[in-house]
Amino acid sequence: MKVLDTQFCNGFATMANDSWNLGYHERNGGNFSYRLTDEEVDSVRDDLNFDRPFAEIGTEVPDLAGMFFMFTGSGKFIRWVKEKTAETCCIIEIDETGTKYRIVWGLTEGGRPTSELPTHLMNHQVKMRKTNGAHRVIFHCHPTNVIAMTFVVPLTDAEITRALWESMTECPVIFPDGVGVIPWMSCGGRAIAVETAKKMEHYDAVVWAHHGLFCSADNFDNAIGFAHCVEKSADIYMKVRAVTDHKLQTITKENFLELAKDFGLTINEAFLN
Ligand code: 2HA
Ligand code: ZN
Repeated sequence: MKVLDTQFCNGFATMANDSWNLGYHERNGGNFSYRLTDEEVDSVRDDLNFDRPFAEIGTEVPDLAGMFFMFTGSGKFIRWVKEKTAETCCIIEIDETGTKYRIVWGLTEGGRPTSELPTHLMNHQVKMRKTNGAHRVIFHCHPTNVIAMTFVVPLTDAEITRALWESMTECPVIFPDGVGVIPWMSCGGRAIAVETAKKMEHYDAVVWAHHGLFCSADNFDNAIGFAHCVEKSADIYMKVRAVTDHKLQTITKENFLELAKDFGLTINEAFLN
């Protein structure tokens, strides 16, 4: 089977297109990755090419040795992923040591996977373990209001989470654990990957101050849906902040506890105080 004819490739490209249309990807901003199932790898094996050399990942992900991932390419515009998937994306194979990768499909006009390769792979390693393999998608975007929030809300997991939870009732239902935040760091390397992966031990989303958002999910719909929900809540938060720094009323601690009870959620109560 051709990669371009598979459901996973189409799902990946549709997610990219939807995210582009939501305005989360100026120029080449943002990047995505998907961990293929063994069945998916077998189904496209004839369409893969194993001649390219291995290159350094820039970090180590031993639990991912031998696995295959679909990635957006470095410098590629998300705007073109749907129409030019083979030119803008690739499938990579991780070597037996978990320190190198090689491109086995795609990037037909040259290139390499996203500069955030270390963060994506370290996140995959954590989430695969934490979810018993359920999570397969790591999604990174540059949504306006999430970024704006990081200039006016203290950069702690509790403050960012509480601001998001309070801005839209369904937020604690969608992310009862909350979200993590890391302070501004230079991107594209191992250091930010290590800090992000530490947060992914506790949360399914991590805000990068003044930069953007990383989400982890089991499928494409939930990955973009999660980012959409966080960004919409941030939009409401920023609109309220733009007119006043004093809320007349809000969703209270008691309200959150009632919601948790009604929806059978284990809400992160540390963030309610
Ligand atoms: O430009 O989003 O974080 C791609 C990025 C880097
Ligand atoms: Zn980015």
